[in-house]
Amino acid sequence: APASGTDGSGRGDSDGKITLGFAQVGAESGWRTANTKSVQESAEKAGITLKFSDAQQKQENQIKAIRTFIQQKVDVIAFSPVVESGWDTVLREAKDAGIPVVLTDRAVDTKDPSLYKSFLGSDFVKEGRSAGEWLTAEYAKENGPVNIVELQGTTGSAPANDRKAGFAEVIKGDDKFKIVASQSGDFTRAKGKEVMQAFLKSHKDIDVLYAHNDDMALGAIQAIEAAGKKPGEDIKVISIDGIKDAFVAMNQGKINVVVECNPLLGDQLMDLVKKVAAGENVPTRVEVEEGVFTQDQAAEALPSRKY
Ligand code: GZL
Repeated sequence: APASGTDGSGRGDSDGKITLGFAQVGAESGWRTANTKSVQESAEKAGITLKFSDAQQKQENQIKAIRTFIQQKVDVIAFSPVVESGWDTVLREAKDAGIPVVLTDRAVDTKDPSLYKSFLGSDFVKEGRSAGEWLTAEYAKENGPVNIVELQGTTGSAPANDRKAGFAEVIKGDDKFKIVASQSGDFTRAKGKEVMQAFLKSHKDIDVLYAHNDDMALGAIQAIEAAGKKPGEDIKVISIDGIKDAFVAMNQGKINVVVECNPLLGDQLMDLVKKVAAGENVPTRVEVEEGVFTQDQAAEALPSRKY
């Protein structure tokens, strides 16, 4: 019988090894670094040959990487779209080349769902709602106003759009909550610190910081302390991801709540890649498990955090 994958039913090299082309967003945050490590380790464990590219958070670099993978005739392409729009052309090129695509972490905005086989990642709207729910409970007994500044993730990215929408949906029910400023910190510590410095200069009465990821929150905390205020007390801090440094900051009382966003998608991705390479049907949406952690849970959770 022909070597597996060469009889046209699935894909794979003559020795049956699958080659996966993975176009990563960049290395902008602790979350991203953990996500990359998970993909690389899981590919190794699964015996899948990994071609990996880092796009330095630029969509044109991701598109270039996908085109290279198509030329190299990889068996499967996976990527985390840095922004939601502008993917139809290159995804159609992959489809025309007969190379199946799996989305991880972030989603794309397309009218043609046949352009990818599955989307594996978190529900960012739910994460934004969880952040809002913590805030409404925290201020349930207060009349307000509660002035909020928001550090948004990368402009146009699914996590930034959805975390903003989920949070706004929950707090819109009570007009004591006011988002007095909202700007992108591009998911990085440096930008988070810079934008928070600007927020602190233009708003004297900030009660809460809602940061779309821990790296921006940790940068903002430096700005809050430099302004002589106590993060976690004078300005409550809500963050998303759940990297170790955020648990340390929570333990120090500087972050009040962290909504977990699980980057360890590697094993689930390789499982999907094997199925897709074999021409099997896969679910179009695979969600990851994640929770919400408050300050009292930080010390106990810290030792078991894997990223
Ligand atoms: C979310 C992921 C986001 C993280 C950030 O799944 O896309 O990108 O929240 C990372 O830390 O930069």
